[in-house]
Amino acid sequence: MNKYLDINPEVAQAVAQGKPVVALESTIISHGMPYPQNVETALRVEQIIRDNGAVPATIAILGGRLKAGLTKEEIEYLGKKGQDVIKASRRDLAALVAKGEDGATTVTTTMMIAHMAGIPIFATGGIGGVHRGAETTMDVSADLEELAQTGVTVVCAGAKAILDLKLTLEYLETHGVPVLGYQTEELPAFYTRTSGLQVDYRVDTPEELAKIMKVQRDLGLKSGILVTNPIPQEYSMDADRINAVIDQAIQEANEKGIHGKETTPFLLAKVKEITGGDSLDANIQLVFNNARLAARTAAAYCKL
Ligand code: PSU
Ligand code: MN
Repeated sequence: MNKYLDINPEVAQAVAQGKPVVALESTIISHGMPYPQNVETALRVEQIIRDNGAVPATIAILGGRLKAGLTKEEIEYLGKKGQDVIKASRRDLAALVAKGEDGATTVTTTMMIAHMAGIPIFATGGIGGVHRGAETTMDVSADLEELAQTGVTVVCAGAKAILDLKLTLEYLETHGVPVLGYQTEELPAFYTRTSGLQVDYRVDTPEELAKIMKVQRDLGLKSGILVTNPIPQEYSMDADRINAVIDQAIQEANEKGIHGKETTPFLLAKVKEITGGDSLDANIQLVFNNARLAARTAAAYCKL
């Protein structure tokens, strides 16, 4: 085992016994939602995973230790610190560990630490991708690169239209990452169930997903799998409304010269601010939905 990694005893036992475990990220707690909804959501997500037959492992970096599985107190600590915690991507890992600092893990670093801990599946809200205007800014999320090289299945609700979804799919295709639609042929766009773009394959049951994960591993393919699970109909937002909000948020980011790792948190916060909290409710519900699917898939995977 990696000497910088601490696996929580319950998680370690489940992994050793071949029982289902689902990893969860912590940037969604620190940077993705305000306190106290972030902590309430994180704890509720863990409970949903348990209710669906798996052990939750929320991932973060605390005092320079890579943590797979957090206590309630640790989740509360990260949630309260919010944006003061460093948003940790692949390039941050060595420095944060060496300095003994805290870091909230993005999709990228959650995949890395889940993989080190032997956890094959991870549930989140949305992934990073190719930003609009990337042809001049070169802003492509490290999440896509990680999906290309780390064999963890990521269950998400697609990606927000703060990104160029078409280019994001092109990138994933180039890097050999399968994009699966859960009970849909269309790529969901986080707040909405549709985007006008096609996924690679439609999958209708957790068992089918688990089988693809197994064959991917058996074939020795090193890349991850992206499962896109549309937001439940009753919580989905009006596409025209949310897209107008996103356009406004992007315009503000450009005017303020926001760039680098600040871009995504800035856009997420702006969207929340402009919609007056409606988007936060949608965000919370889609994370619950993804946690359910990931737990059921993890359970089916363990039976194969
Ligand atoms: N998209 C969301 N919510 C989030 C994130 C993205 O809808 O919370 C977070 C995730 O942690 C993701 C990260 O891995 O932002 C991507 O950041 P960037 O675009 O800087 O790579
Ligand atoms: Mn970026």
